[in-house]
Amino acid sequence: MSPLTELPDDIARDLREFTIEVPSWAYGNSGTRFKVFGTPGTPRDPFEKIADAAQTHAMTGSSPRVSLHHPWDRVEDTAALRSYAEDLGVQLGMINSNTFQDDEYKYGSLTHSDPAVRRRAIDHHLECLAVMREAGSHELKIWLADGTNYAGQDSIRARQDHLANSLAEIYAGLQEGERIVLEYKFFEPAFYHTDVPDWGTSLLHCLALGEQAMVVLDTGHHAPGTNIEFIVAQLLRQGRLGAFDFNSRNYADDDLIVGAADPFQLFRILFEIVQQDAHRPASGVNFMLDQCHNLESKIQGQIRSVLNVQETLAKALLVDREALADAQARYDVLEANAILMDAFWTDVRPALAAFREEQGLPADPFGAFRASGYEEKVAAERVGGNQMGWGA
Ligand code: AOS
Ligand code: ZN
Ligand code: ZN
Repeated sequence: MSPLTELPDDIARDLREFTIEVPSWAYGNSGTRFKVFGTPGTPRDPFEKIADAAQTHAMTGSSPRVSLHHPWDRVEDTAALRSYAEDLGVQLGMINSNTFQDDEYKYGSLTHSDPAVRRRAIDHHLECLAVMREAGSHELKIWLADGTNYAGQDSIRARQDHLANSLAEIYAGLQEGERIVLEYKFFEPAFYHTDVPDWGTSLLHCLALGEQAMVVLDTGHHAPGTNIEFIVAQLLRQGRLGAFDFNSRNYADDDLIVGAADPFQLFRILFEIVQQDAHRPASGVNFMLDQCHNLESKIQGQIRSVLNVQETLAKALLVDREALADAQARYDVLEANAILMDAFWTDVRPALAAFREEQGLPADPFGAFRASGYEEKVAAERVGGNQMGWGA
């Protein structure tokens, strides 16, 4: 099949409107429990993280928001961080809460049996809402490390009740136009049970809370073999898919570059998205990355990720849906499958290069960034101080 050299107008319009939010923590050092490697030029404060994230947007034109983590990205003056970001052409995005690094949370946070610990965790989330407003954002993301390691360690049922009550208090702190998004994860750091292990649990809590609570789907948070695109279709059907944490994995929550391990899975997910028009900004789904770059250059890793999502979205939009509907109506299983595969195998890179040039962006954002000298420049400038990383 010959490569596509020009995007059809409707696809070009959709891609111009489509944005991907990048996580501040992707620009800091990260690693495994064995070792975190430092890289020259790694940001030493949230301002430098924003500057690096702005590079990703400058090259791709598609990643205009940066998710922040509280308290890792706490600064004295969030308004100053916000205007610094805006001067560089990006906005502050979702605020991510953190109840997984303090000793008090050893046995849980919003689910803890001790009301004093729950109070502390709820207050942290209310503080996050204040930071969110200062940042000019309207979304708070909750991912909980809560769970147990051994059967019998605590009451699963009581913890669900505590969770529901704690979430209700946080939800009551929302103003109009704001929302919380609740992320699920089936294991890690807890290994026997997790308090929000799956989309069903997240959805049940969101439904009980109200319309301003939505589910976050992190692509790395499922058991191997899970049909993630089914979950996407179901949550969209319920109007409750709030956000994605895109990444890819081979084994567990690997947080590798999205589309690296299984590009076809990303395509299948994005095809469910486009079938329900959820790629359009009006759908309110926040397409975020949640990744760590342990070995590779962080900014390059982020640029590659944004391009992977953009290219795969273009392929999903290329599916001949009329022909597909026709094949499905005739129960022609293999033709229906072939229609999807044709779009998946189409090389859209030349068309996307032309699309970028039309917008005054580099045809090859990855190559342009490598040639820009930015990494060498910051490596020379950012001397002294402590490099930021996962957890600080
Ligand atoms: C943890 O496994 C989750 O993926 C979180 O979404 C995320 O990595 C964390 O909230 C970053 O603070
Ligand atoms: Zn995540
Ligand atoms: Zn994760």
